[in-house]
Amino acid sequence: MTRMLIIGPPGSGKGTQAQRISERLGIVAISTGDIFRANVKGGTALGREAKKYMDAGDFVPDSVTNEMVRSRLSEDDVENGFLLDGYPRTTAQVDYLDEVLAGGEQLLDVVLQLTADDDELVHRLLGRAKEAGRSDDNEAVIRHRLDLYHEQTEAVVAKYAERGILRKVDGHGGIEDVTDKIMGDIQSPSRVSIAGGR
Ligand code: B4P
Repeated sequence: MTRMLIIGPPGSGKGTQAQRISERLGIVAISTGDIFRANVKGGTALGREAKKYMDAGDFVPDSVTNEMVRSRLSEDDVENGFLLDGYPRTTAQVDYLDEVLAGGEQLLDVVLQLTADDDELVHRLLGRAKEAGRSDDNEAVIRHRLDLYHEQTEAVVAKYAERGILRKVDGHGGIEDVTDKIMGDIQSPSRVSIAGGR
């Protein structure tokens, strides 16, 4: 059983690695970005609300995002563990997630931070823009998303570092290499002893 988060700036490989790691660990990956995009595609009220913020590279308001995550974490498939991708992104979301998990008497085992420098991130996301055409992958919006990461999500990383459950992995290199680094890190004895000691 593993309950974990993956955090990193846009383009660091969060979504890419979340899929791979969750498959290897046999747990469900929950991406707030994917849930929003599915709602946008489906034309739901939530999707229409989220799209306004996503297209501008802003965070969708906590009033929308938090409730959506609470509901998703109440589904049966999280019983064997989960990997949250892209949530929490603000310290208010950390507090909310703490409450949700405490309600189910659960604790996070590990928080994985993927790092990469801003130029590499912009390069990757502009590459994705050409291939996938995501509406938030243009240079001005990408730079704004990066600024928000530095301004708001780095404080989230600091909170988990204080709790002693943060693992930092360099996201540079090939996708397979990064997966191997992550798996080596989260299965290392130091990680197990910290998770086991909580
Ligand atoms: P996300 O879907 O989380 O989008 P993202 O930050 O760009 O990350 P993503 O997972 O898609 O990309 P990845 O780094 O894997 O969020 C989108 C929007 O939703 C946000 O801007 C916000 O509006 C909203 N939102 C989501 N969660 C929210 C929350 N909690 N609160 C409020 N709002 C929220 O990959 C990027 C690219 O790099 C890919 O093309 C991939 O192929 C490539 N890549 C990955 N690894 C690579 C490697 N090792 N080498 C080369 N390329 C690589």
